[in-house]
Amino acid sequence: SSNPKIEFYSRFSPSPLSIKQFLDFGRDNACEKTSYMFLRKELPVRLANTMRETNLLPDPLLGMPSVRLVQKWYMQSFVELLEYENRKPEDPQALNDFLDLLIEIRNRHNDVVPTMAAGVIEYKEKFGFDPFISSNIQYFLDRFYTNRISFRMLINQHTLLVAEVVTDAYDTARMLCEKYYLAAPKLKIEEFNMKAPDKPIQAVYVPSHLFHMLFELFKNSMRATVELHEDNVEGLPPVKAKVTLGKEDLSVRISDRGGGVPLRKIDRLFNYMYSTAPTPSLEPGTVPLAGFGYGLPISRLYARYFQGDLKLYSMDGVGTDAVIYLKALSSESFERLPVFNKSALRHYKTSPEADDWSNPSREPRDASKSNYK
Ligand code: W6P
Repeated sequence: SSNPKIEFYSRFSPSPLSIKQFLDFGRDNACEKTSYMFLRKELPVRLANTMRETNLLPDPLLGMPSVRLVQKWYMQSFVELLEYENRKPEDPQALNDFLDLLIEIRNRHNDVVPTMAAGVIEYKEKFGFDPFISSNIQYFLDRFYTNRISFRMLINQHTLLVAEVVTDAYDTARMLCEKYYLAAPKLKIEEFNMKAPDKPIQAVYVPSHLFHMLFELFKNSMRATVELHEDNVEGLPPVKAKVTLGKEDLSVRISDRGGGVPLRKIDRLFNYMYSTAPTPSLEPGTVPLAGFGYGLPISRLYARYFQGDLKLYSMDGVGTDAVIYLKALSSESFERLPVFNKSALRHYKTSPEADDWSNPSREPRDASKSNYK
């Protein structure tokens, strides 16, 4: 490599992080400077190490257009990271730009695996299978992909892209839905970032929790949509997702046109006892997509666990909006934990209050009869 910077950075060994360091990494804003200082050195080090090794591949492989394309991505990302060598962590603009760059780099490298695979296929077609080359490639790709996993892990710890989790959860639910119903509604996703209108919405949050909640909501929306439009699965109304970031809340709304749920029945969807009741409509041998488990009540607990909430707004006959509310500021999303105290004790000792509102009646009151309590 003719680039002296690659030479320079490849002389450093990558710094391995413990899982604890990963968890602490970029978790709150107070640490963002530290993360920035670490990443602006560590990312070029990891890139340069792998770039030097790539150059040792057999020449015919290095000449493949696909391998050259991958090398070009690595070079561009490396050069762009170097722009931060001298930008002070006290400059909030630098921290912001750096985050944007990380997202750009992650996207640029999305297709590294299939592109490298295309190179290997091309090589095999041209030169046939050679055991020496094969073991060389095996050795290289194991190390190359391990480097890539680690590189993306570092970036991902820093930025969770909400819309990306939404599409992941949708895709997973869609596959299930297509398996059971041979059709699934499309997704229309929209974002509104009040804080930075042209930027994707990022969050400091547990990705698996967000995925779990979204997956549950998508399954419910898809089931309602497909079952309402069974006779016309070609024209299924799409499920819409809107991701918004305000000053206080980060909200995700999932909207379906699945016919809705009457208000009277909404609370049941979150009721553990109700959700486990045997359902007469459940035919033997059919596995429902959603709606017969603890999915919704537990999803709501995930939302509340970090001071958010999950709510359903339905219009009977039309459709349902489900909204996940998360705290926009990581400083406000601390754990919400059950505490055993007098107030908790009271919940077990007291029976539900007697109703102090009248009962409905269809007939006007018969004045000849007593209405004595
Ligand atoms: C429905 C019922 C439901 C529950 C949860 C989320 C969405 C939906 N749509 O019809």
